Amino acid sequence: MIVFPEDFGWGAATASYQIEGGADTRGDSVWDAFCRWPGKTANGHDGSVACDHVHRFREDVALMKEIGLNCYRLSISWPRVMPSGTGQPSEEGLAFYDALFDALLEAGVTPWVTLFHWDLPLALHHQGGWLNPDAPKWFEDYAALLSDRFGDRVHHWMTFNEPQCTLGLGHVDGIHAPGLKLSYEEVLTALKHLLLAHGRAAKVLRSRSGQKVGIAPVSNLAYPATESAADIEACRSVGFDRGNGIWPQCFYLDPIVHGRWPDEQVRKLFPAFEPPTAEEMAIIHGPLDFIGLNYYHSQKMRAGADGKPEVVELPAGHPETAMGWPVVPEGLYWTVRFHHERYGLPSAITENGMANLDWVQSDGRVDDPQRVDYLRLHLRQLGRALNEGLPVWAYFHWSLMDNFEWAEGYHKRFGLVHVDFQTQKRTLKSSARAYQEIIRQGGVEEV
Ligand code: GCO
Repeated sequence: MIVFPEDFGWGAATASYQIEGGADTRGDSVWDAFCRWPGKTANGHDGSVACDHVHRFREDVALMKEIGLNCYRLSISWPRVMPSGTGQPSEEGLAFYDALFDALLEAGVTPWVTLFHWDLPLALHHQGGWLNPDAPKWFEDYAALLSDRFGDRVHHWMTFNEPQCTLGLGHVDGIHAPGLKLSYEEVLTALKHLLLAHGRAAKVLRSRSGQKVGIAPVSNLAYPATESAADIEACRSVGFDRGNGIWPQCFYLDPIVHGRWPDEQVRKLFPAFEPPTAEEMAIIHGPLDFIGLNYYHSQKMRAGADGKPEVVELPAGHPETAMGWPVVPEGLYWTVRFHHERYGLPSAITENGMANLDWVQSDGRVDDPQRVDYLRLHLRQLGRALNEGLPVWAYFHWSLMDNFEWAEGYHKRFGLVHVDFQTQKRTLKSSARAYQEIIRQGGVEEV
């Protein structure tokens, strides 16, 4: 048995637009507009009802308690608490989160809150969104509202979830909201504003005592094919300094944690781009308490003849999820380790999970043995990291329940809890039962 620390956070994660519904009681976000755009999401699915969590949150908190979670990662819908993104807050929206946080604390579940999980208020998009130089100020005001209202009950915050997706999928590829296809020059401007927004919000949140502030970027790296020194070394910079466009961490964690701007990469991407000034870097570069790692998969690599990383193809038929993502749990350990080596900060696994083809069987059960195995395999790798003394505070399975999977609509099910989107009936899957047992034991069996 791999025993986890006594105070380890056993959690699950969700995001506002993916579960809340209740679109009639908040402002529109870019995702509402994107879903109305014909052909952008599978079958035109949208998050207007989703899991109807705004009306059913008490039931959902009861499920968390039943599973035995002691923490829960959620995101706040900016247009629910500030319908136009700036100015007058919505008392109704704030009251929803008051009730949710109270219910969580009452159930012994610590909330970990993401400020931005992609649902930018549409009104702000119409003013240029992340391209507008006022965006950092908008975000700072939003953070101040949340800190004032909820800082007595919420002590763990993440400013951004996967900013790479907002920028890359949403502003370059056009396959996520807001559906733009911009040049790199424009996207780098949005990146700079987003980093400034992080810096300003982190400062506001940390000004209250006892707050832990992090950020949860995409953290798909590479893992070494063997544990030879050469293979490990070859993988070390993949996903940090090397990678696709604006996806590597050198655009996010390097400026934030080390105050370092990736000049060389930016010059290659767009030579005329104006880098942040020293004053701007002083805002971006600030204390961070932890790094949120969203781990789904990573690439197997080895040292090539010249020592440079070289992809090792997985054999035909290697296990994969319903998203077509390879199941490579080793990468979780290496992601934790490489991030710790580079940044020296504690981490939390803020997302990890898989889509599976689950349905309610004729006997009423939902058995998902693949997810049970996936969970165990990844927790063992996390256990290895913990045993080696790497500081990891918590594990949040993605997701608590089946939900709106962005451009894939409701076709992909990631939940520990099955949701019938017609009746809103929730059914605990066998993975939820397996997780319950792992949490009860405080660890996971070794093989
Ligand atoms: C993410 C997304 C989640 C997805 C999950 C599965 O942070 O990647 O935040 O919202 O639903 O990753 O694709």
